Amino acid sequence: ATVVRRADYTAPAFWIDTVHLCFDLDPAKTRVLNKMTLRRNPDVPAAALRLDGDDLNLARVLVNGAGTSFKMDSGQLVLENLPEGNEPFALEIFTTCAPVKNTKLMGLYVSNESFFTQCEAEGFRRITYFMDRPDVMASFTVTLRADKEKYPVLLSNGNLTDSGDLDDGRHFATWIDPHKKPCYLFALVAGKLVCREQHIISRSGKEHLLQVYVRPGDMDKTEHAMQSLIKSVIWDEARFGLPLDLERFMIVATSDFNMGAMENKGLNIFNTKYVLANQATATDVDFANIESVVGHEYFHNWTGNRITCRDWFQLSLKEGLTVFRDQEFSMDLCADPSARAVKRIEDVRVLRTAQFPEDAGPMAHPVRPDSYIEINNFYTVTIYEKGAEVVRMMQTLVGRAGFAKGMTLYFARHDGSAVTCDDFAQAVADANPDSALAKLLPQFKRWYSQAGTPRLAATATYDAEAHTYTLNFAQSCPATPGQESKEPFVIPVSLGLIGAASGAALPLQVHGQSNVGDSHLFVMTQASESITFEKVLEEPVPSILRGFSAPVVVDYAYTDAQLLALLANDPDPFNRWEAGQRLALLIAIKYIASDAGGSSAIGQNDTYISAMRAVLRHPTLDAAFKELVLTLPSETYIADQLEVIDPQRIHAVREAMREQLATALFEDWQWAYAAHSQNGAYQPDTLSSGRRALAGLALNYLCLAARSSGDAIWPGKAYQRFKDADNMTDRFNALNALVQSGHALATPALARFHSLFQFEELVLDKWFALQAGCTDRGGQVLPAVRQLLKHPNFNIRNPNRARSLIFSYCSANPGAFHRADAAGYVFWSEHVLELDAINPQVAARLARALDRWKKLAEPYRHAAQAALQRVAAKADLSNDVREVISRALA
Ligand code: B3K
Ligand code: ZN
Repeated sequence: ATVVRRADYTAPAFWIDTVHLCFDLDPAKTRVLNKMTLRRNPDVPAAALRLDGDDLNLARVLVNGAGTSFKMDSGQLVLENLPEGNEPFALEIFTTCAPVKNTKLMGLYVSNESFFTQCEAEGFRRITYFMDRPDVMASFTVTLRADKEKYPVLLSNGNLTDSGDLDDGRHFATWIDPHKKPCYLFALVAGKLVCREQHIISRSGKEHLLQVYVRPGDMDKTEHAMQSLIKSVIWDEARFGLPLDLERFMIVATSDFNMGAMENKGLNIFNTKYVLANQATATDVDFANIESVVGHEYFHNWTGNRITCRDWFQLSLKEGLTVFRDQEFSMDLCADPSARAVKRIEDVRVLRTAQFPEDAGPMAHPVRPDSYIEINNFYTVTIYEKGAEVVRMMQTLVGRAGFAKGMTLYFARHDGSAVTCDDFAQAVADANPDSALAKLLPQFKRWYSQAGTPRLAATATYDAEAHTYTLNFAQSCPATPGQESKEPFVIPVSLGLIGAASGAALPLQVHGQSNVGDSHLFVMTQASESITFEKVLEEPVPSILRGFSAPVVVDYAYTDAQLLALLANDPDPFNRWEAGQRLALLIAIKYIASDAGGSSAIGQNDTYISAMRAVLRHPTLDAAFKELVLTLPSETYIADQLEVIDPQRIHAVREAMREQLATALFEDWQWAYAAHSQNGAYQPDTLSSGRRALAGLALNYLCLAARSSGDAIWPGKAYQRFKDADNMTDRFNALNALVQSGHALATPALARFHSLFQFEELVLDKWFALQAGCTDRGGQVLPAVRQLLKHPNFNIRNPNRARSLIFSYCSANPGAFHRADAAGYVFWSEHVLELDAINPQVAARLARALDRWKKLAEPYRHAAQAALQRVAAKADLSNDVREVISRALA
């Protein structure tokens, strides 16, 4: 395996101007004729033409119509005797490949008897020999030929320019993409599909055809995706002035897909999970995810496709920016500020439970990495979610209007080209020359180059006589692989002060500044710095990092009383929620540390309980927000706060806290369930979703409380709800309450759920995931998972199904996975190896379940190490898994 380094980038020796691909589609042997026109890049020294290829059978190479000499060098086709001079020349390459054998799902593959492609990052080389790099942009013409009966629908990028019948029951279609593109955005689809379509007129008066293609039988689940697409088109035009630049925009769903979706120009290919939804089969969360993924892929049309990445180290240029855009899209669709805050909290929760641990582990890498072995391993929460936070900080520093100006300048400068993260940051800064971003740009860009999560330590002093309040901040960032010491970051810290006694939001008067508000943006640039507020008439509680204004950890020694004041009064909903999480964390950490001989008994925690009651019963807070506050920090997030992780101890303490919340608030939960469980006709809007989420949480706690009291009423009610619900959210929440509380009714409910939905793949995924993610009580989960591997509906080759069973157990159920007898790790190593032989990308994701093994307490640590070593000992591991495992063991 070779290491690819960002510093080694060189411009391509040739440009490919046009490509005409002609496919004779056949599952066992597809023939691909690739006719290109190329020319030398006059700006770089002459060199041989090197074309990437992988798993192809090469039949013929012609230059300007004549045979030519070539050689093969580490998979590449190398042509040395090409015409001299800068004139364009024709290159024709004929290859075949075997889509039906393609279990990696990269390149051209077959799923449910249809053909699909996935090319990003380096899958196009599995279709034909090409310069498979994003800075080579060509005009594509594609002709598809296939059996008409088996493959009535033939799609590729751009516009359909010709189609018709051929001999032998075959037919053809020709597509021309009017936009130049890198080959990773190429796509084709062929199969028996049906589509929902809609014509829209965009602002400029242009007409566009929108289509959502699915398998026959799934048409009744396409309405929401279509609506989401229409909303996306409208939003990008309104917020950033970016119109749809295509006559035709297609979305196609497939059930075999390595990730969520792919933004191929004009022909997005989606995992069915992010397209198909109706109220009977999809939950509120599914509906929301579909909206944001449809938005995300659509927004890539400008941020990714019109302007693409120069090289894969710049991946966050398109991914961080596009995640930021889809987050803003979802927030802008919210009816009220409270729903916006809920979305922000959910996004931050993902960042902190997934990205912070990544930043602290063996796979830590900067938002713009310096090297990789397998690029597919770098489609990470750091590139995506931390990348989005970096873009968000830019917006914070230049303001919302300033950021829109920055986007406009970015497109004015770079439309149609392949650029770098530097180009983006420069455009935003240049569009806002007087902003803090422009003044601090080189330092700000450390967010792109330095890995690790910065810590912001804060202390405060209040001078009651002078009425001044000083906050002192010190920033630091832990070492990460290859980066021992870090330079200070630019950290925008949004601040407020709450009167400790009055609970009032205090006016903020900063020395020498005239404007007084109740929120202040403090832009920290030094290793340590302080800020003093004047005319502070009462002792305040600091509200630090409002709205999570930077991706950092705030260390401030809050007392319980201070946190209670913030939880009750902070006008910033994010910090209000955060105060509740901190209160819970303080309790969890206290009991985890005071291991009373392994007992999970915990104390009374009366203040915490009454604070939670006050939130639950609060007259004006909305249900979605309450649900977030009343949900304890996850085991993963708790683990991330600790030096040494004892997963069983964390699990036991968190479960004890859950039981305490369940029993101590029993009457409140009854009230909450009654008050939120009737919601009228189903609509997946934020308001009623929030009510269903809170009712679901209430039912969960009520069944948990019933478990300790032996009461049968609530499990009975949950079972009834499970049977009667008219939507998947309520039905699944009821099933979940029975399964997680380990009640006997869980067994018949699971059986009934299976028989009701045995023909609904996505619902079966939920059925597998629920059992694999179930609370472990005495080690029953692993044997159940092993049993489910033999279930007729299980199929390890389908990534969704593999994720629903294997990943739900290994990556999302720490209490069941980390077993003292090491059996969870044995299971993990078996399946990393089994999956690696089928689909290395999926295997490498699973491999990451043991990233943090060095922090584990014994006996887990040694057992995890042994499992990693067993995987490492396999001689023919993929680069994907090899890279993850070697970094973990390093
Ligand atoms: N750009 C794709 C991800 C491709 C992953 C390749 N391993 C989807 C997205 O981020 O929108
Ligand atoms: Zn993306």
